[in-house]
Amino acid sequence: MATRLSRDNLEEQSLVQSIMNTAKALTESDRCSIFVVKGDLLHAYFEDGAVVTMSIDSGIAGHVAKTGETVNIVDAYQDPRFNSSVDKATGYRTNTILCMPVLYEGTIVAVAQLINKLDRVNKDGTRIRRVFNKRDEELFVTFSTFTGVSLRNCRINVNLMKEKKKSEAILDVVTLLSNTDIRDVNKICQHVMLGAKKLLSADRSSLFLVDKERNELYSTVADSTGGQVIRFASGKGIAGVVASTGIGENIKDAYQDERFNRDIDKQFGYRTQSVLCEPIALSGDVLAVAQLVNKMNDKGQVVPFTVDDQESFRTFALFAGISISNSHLLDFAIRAGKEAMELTAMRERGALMTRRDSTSPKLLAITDKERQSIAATKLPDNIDLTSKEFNLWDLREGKHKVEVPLDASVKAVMQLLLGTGFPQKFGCTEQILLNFVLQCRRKYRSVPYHNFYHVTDVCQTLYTFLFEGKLIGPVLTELDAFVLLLTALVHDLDHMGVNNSFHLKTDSPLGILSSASGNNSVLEVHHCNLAIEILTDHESNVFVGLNEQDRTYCYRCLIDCVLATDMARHGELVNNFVAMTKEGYNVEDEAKRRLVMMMILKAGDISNVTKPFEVSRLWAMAVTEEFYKQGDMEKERGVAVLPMFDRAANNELAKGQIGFINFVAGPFFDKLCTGPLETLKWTADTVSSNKALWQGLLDNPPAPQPAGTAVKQGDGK
Ligand code: LLI
Ligand code: ZN
Repeated sequence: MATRLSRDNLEEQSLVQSIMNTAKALTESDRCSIFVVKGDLLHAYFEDGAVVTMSIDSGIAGHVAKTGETVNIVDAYQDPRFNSSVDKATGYRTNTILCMPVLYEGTIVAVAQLINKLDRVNKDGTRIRRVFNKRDEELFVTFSTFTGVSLRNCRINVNLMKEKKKSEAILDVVTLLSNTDIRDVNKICQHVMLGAKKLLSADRSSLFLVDKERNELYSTVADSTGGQVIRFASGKGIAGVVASTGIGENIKDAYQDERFNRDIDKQFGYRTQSVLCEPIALSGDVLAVAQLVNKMNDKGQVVPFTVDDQESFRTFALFAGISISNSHLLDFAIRAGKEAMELTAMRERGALMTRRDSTSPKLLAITDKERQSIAATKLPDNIDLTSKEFNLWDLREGKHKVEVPLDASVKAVMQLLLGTGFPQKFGCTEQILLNFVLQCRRKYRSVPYHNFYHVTDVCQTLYTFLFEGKLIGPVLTELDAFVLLLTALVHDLDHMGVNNSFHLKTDSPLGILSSASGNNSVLEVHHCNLAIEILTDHESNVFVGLNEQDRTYCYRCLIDCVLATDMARHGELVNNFVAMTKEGYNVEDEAKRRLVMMMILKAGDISNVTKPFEVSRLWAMAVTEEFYKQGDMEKERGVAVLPMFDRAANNELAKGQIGFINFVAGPFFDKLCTGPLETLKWTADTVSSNKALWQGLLDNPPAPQPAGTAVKQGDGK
């Protein structure tokens, strides 16, 4: 099973990749896989980046991991230990295999499997097949001493390599390396370069690191520079060229080469002649350039470097590469750690804005004065907020001598909600509840219908549905009921008195946003956004007292329900509800409860026709006025006006309401009062009795009323 890389083993992955590349180059093989030993398991790393976990009891790698033996196979298909299934799956042909353990302090930390020794290609293009030989094995042992250390250090993020390591390496450098702190890149490079210098009898050696940011090369371990740091532009001089091309150079006489930079010779009073220069790269990225200068023969003469020298030098370059890439990874990890700590420190000091900040800059806090005004408001005592006969217009029209109807409306909402006991139960203080209601009220406009009274009405209506309908328990939970009552208050936030169609056809900013974002519920999305804004301020977050899971549940309910009030989705939702009742209701089923909640909010939203006729008639007048105002604006803007919105069409209110009942409200309430919501039967009954009353008015028009007695139309606030 291939696993995705976690951040933790990223370092190891990268190291393993460089080990694979090095091992392949050293032994001239076509492929390499590394199996890192983790207890009874092997984590197999392949060149394509795949990581596979397997048992230590399987395959040649497992055998090597357990025994520590080197396995050198000349013909894989002749060896019983070889498993050809991978070849079969990939279409690759395995011939030769060299499988060797990677040791650290005597324990096997990994297994390297090298596949297919590359053919030797002669000058004339002919190929000679080769098998892995003793030299490959020795080379690998040398290399693996270093690899084992790297892997070990990488895995446990170790501080210091303390123990002296004896290596029967052919390259005495390795002994030095294994005693060196893996993080001391300078030391390692120094050892590597010194070893190379000695082995190839060069006079001088230098290592240039690539400074990517400044596009320069610089040397810290060049000998004979007296510790002085040399810096020059990438692309300049032989090392600079090698850094930019990534291709090594073997130059017999530097002064015959126009790329050679004589300035450094001048600076140090030296005469460069033969130069061997190799890039140190990690996955194509040149990290550094290693350079040997002036190969000396026994007689102290400068001679050119040979092709064999170049080959050996490449090995050294690879060692240096691993150590540099290691140190880069370490730097990266250290920097990332530092940054994370700084960020935490800043947060603690409060220098950064966090979600937990006490005040949201978006909302103006509700003042004591506003709260006191509500506290000072007294509702008339002959009204019953909990009754389905309650008439909000009584409060609005000052029939009961209410001084500030909008304050009375807030007071009514507060009394209703506190009367349920839900705020107390769900950790919402009276102050937070009041802040919430007042924040909502601030966001309603003074339009004829979709104002704060409408949502107060929906809230009060839902209360009667929930309690008269005895829905809490058998149909909905207390939390559902609490959310519904609060959702009623936000469901039309910032309604501008015009419908979605108006926004879309007039290209209002909200309309454009909706079209661009692909949700045509223009207003409903806007209402949700504003609701979230109110709830984001913890002074008005009625859900603060809930645990995270319940809070998320409430947000989801609220948003689903508000979005469900778009009448464009009416048919869809009613159909879903009907289908659900046929299937059978289950209060434990969250999806079913949600559908019921959406239907209940929708019912509240079109509940005007379920009210005592006189109340119903007042809402109908208000909605008519709002529709007409929209029609006026549509005419002004030269967009289409539907007859229902056209003041000049002389629509009769009775006809409008009968039409609305026949086509929308009647069928809706009939279907609503089925299944789990049978207890809401009175709503459907009142709708049909109201329809009959409207029909009666059509059949026997009353005598015209004397002027001045007509009921004023709602003016919002
Ligand atoms: C009423 C009414 O009477 C609202 C509004 C909405 C219901 C819910 C926003 C959300 C549409 C209007 C319903 C287009 C679909 C079919 C027609 C209609 C008859 C309409 C209360 C509404 C609310 O009477 C109390 C709503 N209608 N719709 O999307 N009319 C219109 C009149 C003007 N006069 O009697
Ligand atoms: Zn509404």
